[in-house]
Amino acid sequence: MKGPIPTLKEQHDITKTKLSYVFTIPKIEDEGFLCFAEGKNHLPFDVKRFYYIADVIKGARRGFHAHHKTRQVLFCIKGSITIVLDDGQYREKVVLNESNKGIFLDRMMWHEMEDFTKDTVLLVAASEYYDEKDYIRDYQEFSMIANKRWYRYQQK
Ligand code: T46
Repeated sequence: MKGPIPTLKEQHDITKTKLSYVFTIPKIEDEGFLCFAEGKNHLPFDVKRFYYIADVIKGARRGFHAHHKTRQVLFCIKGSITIVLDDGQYREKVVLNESNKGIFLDRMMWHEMEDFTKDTVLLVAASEYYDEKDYIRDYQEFSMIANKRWYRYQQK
């Protein structure tokens, strides 16, 4: 991870991974369950946008990009998914399969999504409005920018 990872205002059950962290949001269980998150109270940024991904065909892989500015939290609210993270130096895979657990994706974190189950629903909270210019979809370009940032960070 290049530089400090933004922390959560309230410390909910946090599991560090090599490149990020997975954290828990409140879950109320009665005759079903209800999970919720309040902007900066439960997430590492104020949310400007959400989107969700579902009905992904077997074997499909998505993502394959990083963002210049946008930070995100991914919740697999149904089914299971594997998130591949890559900061230009290290690569790791994290499985998400609990509705109240979110993984934080910092800016400049290359990510890929794979192993969608038939019923996977992925809910994403984002810190910015959609802007295609914010995407880096070429891995070589990403790697060059990431490594320059890493070099600058080490010089400080
Ligand atoms: C990400 C991962 C986790 C919009 O017009 N508005 C939006 O807010 C979003 C998210 C997408 N789009 C359009 C852009 C493309 O024409 O929807 C189309 C599919 O997007 P994309 O191919 O980028 O989808 P994924 O699943 O590869 O990536 C998505 C998000 O785009 C991305 O930001 O981090 O999920």
